[in-house]
Amino acid sequence: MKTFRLPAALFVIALQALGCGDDDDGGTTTVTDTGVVDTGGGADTSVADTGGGGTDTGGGGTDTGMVDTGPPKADAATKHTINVGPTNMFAPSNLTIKVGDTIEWVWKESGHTVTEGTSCTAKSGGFDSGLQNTGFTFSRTFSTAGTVDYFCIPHCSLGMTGKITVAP
Ligand SMILES: [Cu+2]
Repeated sequence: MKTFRLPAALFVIALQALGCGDDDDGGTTTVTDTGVVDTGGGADTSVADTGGGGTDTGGGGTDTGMVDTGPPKADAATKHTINVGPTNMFAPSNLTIKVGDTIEWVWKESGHTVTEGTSCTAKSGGFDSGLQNTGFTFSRTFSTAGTVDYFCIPHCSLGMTGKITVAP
């Protein structure tokens, strides 16, 4: 076979004519430009506000707790107990209460009365339980400040008397 040989200078000129040789500079610059890839924009989509709405649902529930079950009574009435007997005496024989309080006498012995009055004399219009026996109870609420004396009719002469002080 016969080999076709071309002088080196001629070969270079031929390449230049084809536009392939010295124009390499222009080609490389365009490659570096394409390297600037802005794929970072996608990170913005990760800002998700799904958590905020959930906490609001808790607020409504606490409102139902505002239940006014009634203002506290300033002067809550107290019930006091006085024993009638035994041994022909009231116990306690002296008791201080407040206006609006109630006293309940409880018979611990038979044959006694709770009678309002002083010096073994019943007060006109005053309270009087009548003669009662063990187990009987007699209640009275005191709505006026002051002192109230009472006694047992059969045993007043024996000293079976009592006093109530009603404080305002
Ligand atoms: Cu008595």
